[in-house]
Amino acid sequence: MAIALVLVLVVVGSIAFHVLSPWWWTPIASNWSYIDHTLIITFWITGAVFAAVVLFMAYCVWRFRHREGNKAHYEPVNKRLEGWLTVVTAIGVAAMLVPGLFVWHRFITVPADATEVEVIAQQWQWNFRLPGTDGRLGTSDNRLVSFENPLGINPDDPNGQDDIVVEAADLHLPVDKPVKMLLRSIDVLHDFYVPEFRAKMDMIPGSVTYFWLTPTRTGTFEVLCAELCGTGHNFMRGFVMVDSEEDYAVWLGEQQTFAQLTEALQTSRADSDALGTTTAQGDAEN
Ligand SMILES: [Cu+2]
Repeated sequence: MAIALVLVLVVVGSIAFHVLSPWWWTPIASNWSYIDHTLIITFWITGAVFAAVVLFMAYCVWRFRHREGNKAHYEPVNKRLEGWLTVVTAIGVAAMLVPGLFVWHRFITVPADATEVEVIAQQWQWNFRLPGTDGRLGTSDNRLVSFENPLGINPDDPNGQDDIVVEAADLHLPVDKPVKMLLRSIDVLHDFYVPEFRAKMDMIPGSVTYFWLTPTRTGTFEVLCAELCGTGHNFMRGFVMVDSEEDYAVWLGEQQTFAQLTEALQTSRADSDALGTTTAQGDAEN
């Protein structure tokens, strides 16, 4: 009897916790409310099944409790019961999966007017690349990664020279403009995740994955890596700032292109090499 009561309390407690809990998703900042809807459908179905199963169990514990002289009735097969349980389960599982398929289709069908932004993950920081004035990203290859070219951009591709490189700094996006996020990793598996965007995707070295979104409100949102990627995984954080059109233009104007960055890095290397030679000579004289 006590066990039946505990089972009922588990159901009542779970529902009360769900309704009264102060923890819920962070307010959404993208067009992906569909993702929330599919999660809510899953919550309802799994919640209803959980409550039904546990309450049924409580009923059975109470109804068929031990009583002197009572004998259990053995019924190994019940075709009718199995039949309708199979149908109900199939409908429940389909109801959870089907909305996801529709949302997935939207998630990977990029609108024609979306601009491209590349996210390059590495242990343990976020880098970004935006197409320059030509609107096109140059090609890239992880084999080209070097001191002068930390993101492996192809220096021989003219499309890449004006690409804007944002290394280990914040990404800015204009509000209400669709954007295709191209996801690349230069070392291990990572996963680009901005909780407010309700979108994330694994990043796989050697291939480019993608999804798209339209940021729907301005603000500062944290980027998390959602794939355990080594000892610094929990420090792998960044920020995406969703700006008004004017603020975005100001930020964009302050960024460096790939050509400028290469020149700066080459100069700094030449300087340090020259310094190295002087020090070596100095050492030899002493
Ligand atoms: Cu990571």
